[in-house]
Amino acid sequence: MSTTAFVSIGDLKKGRAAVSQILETAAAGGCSTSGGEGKASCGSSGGPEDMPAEIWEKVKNHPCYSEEAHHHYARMHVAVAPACNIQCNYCNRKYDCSNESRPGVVSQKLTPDQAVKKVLAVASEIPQMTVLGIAGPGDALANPAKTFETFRRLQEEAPDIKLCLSTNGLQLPQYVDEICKYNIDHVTITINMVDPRVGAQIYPWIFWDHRRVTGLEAATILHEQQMKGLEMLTARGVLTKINSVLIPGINDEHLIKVNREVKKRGAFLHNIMPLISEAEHGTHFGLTGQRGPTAQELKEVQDACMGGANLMRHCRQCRADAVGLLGEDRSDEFTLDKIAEMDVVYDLDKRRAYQQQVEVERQKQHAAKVDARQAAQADDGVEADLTLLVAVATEGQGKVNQHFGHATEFQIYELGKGEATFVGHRRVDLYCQGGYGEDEQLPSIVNAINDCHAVLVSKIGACPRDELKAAGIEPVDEYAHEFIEKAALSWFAGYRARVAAGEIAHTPRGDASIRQGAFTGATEAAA
Ligand code: CLF
Ligand code: SF4
Repeated sequence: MSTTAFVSIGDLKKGRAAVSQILETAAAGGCSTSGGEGKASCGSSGGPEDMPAEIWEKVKNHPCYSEEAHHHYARMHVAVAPACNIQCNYCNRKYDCSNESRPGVVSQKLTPDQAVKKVLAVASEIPQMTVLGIAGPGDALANPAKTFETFRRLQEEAPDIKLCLSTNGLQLPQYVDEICKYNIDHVTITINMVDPRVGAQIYPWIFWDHRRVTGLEAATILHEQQMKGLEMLTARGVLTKINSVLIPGINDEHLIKVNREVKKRGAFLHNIMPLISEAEHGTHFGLTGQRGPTAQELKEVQDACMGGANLMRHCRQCRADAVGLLGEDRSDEFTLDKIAEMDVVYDLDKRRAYQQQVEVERQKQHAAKVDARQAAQADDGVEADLTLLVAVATEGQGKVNQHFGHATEFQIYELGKGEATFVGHRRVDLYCQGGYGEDEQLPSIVNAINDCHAVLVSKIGACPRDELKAAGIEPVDEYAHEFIEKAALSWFAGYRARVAAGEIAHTPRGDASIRQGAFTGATEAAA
């Protein structure tokens, strides 16, 4: 075994000793500029104290690279890259790229000129939009002219916006110079395997050197290009995030090895996402019945990777034309027709002033988190390693500030003694439909958070309250508008006190399902 403590999912299930061994090893590591040798807290969930100042500058307001930032800052994508140079078995070209976006809705494809106009329009309307990404709907680097023309112009016309690029990596080595030339500080590479035999089950073909290459040869070329591209970016100081699609039975345990290999090559973050696979998407996996993982399967693989490359767990598998906070989609407000009628004023000073206010809010959330963690350290007579999950309804600012009936997703936090850690989200159908509760939705909502002991909301009606209780999930509305970590740890302290007093027995919950399919803009319906 290597000096870095990696364990299989089986080992992880055997007991907590292995987990603490991993954490001890990770904590001893120290944080490098690449993030590759970081502390367990470095990266997605890290703060300024966990990383060098120049890295913090790059991640502090990037909603994907910082979990904390994603409560406050928004990103947008422009769909200027329609073509692709490989075939993934989870992708149907009629739909958006599965690397960075959910299948199901065709994007409005843009020219670089239209894309720049859209970015300036969004920047003037949403001042907390800090990142522009090109993530398809094909592959950004299979469309280099449009991709780099868009970045070139934005670097000049919107200098405060961070530039972000997502690719399958096949053409990455040849474009590293250009990536650096336009100050593209964040690059995502989708790496689903580091063994071409696994790759051959995911990629039927690639287009390489003017011909279509298939099978093991295709997977070998793709793997070599991905590793080379990652190493080159690390050497040039570009922050890299690795996206991996978890495909049960094909690369689930293998992703632990992927995590180790990308860490070795300096990846800053590793984002393990569930396969989205439905027959109606017309993908090879959808048509052959390949299923996606359950919530527990996804978490087990992510947990087994702890101690390796830092994990991102707040990915929303966005569309290639997404606009807004992660988990919300405001792209409908910025169609080409609507932009043409807008009075676009890109005011850098105004944006900076607004972002300073956002930063004050974010620091308040950070301080509340630190205080709540310290307050929850005292010995309360309950086993120190009692952990559980809670679901939280939030519409941003890091607060419990959403009505149960208005939630289109719940954020999932793992609570342990003195720790409240974001571990994922669950998409749900909207319960409240135009002023009345849609009781048919309740079973699917319960199913989505079935592994949680409680759900924290700003408000909840009598009917869903009773149904949740019947399913063993405690509805909690006492902490409305408080910061999430503080609210969750306060509730958890009460839960532990009830366990200590013998009022309740702590019992583990079951599994939950990850909902498939595209976001349908239901937030507007809730407003
Ligand atoms: Fe877009 Fe990707 Fe940049 Fe983020 S998304 S190009 S790194 S700005 Fe973020 Fe969306 Fe997940 Fe991507 S939540 S799919 S990880
Ligand atoms: Fe589809 Fe993206 Fe794979 Fe290309 S890289 S086949 S667009 S998922």
